[in-house]
Amino acid sequence: MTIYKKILEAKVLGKKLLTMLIDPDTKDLENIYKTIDNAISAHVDCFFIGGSLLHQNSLAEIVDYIKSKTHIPVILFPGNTAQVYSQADATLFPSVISGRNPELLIGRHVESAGLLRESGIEVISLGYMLIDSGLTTTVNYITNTSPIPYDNTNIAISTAIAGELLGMKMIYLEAGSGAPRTISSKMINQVSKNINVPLIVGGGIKTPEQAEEILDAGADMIVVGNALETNDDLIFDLSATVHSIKTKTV
Ligand code: 1GP
Repeated sequence: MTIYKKILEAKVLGKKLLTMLIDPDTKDLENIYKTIDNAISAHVDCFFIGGSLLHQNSLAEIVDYIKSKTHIPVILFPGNTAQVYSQADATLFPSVISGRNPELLIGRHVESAGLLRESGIEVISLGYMLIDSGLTTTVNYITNTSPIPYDNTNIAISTAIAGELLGMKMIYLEAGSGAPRTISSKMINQVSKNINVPLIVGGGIKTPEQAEEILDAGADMIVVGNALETNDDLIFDLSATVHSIKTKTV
């Protein structure tokens, strides 16, 4: 079964998914491996690997490490065309549909399409929407796009619908890594009601309470990165919360 089919199946069953985001731009692999071991013990549903900047590309080592330890799906979340590795289970193919930068709407896709097809990796197209979190995050700066205003639910709904109509298989509402506030429940709720494809929400999630609020509002999957680097227990608390929502709704 494809990874996308598994994600769709979870959505149909009302199972909420917890994804750990790993930045491949790291020198301290030992620490990352410890965090990954914790996430495996906590039964996260997916790993996303990707980032905006690369000084040190440890992507292949990290994918190989996870694959040697578990069957939990490893999905690339490329911030640029250098982040390709066919040993991962799938790759996201993001278009920054909140912005108007043609490179991130079609240019980079053309550059990497041949390589992706050649690699045989499962490719999941993604409508990636940056939402203003009150701070210029790395991803805002790097994409050279303006985010959708925090409270402008109507633009968010129309953008997400447009992404789905263009054939994107998932929509991601992104507050940006380390965002001071997460996406509002109102926006998540309205966007989720207006699309049929899975809805992913990430950026600034630090507590099980925030995770619960986001999933109750209608997200199908949450992505957590930063907060896991400094708190070893958090992944266990998040997993218990996310997977109890699953039990409640099935
Ligand atoms: C970034 O949404 C993700 O793409 C995760 O953000 O690092 O703030 O959890 P955090």
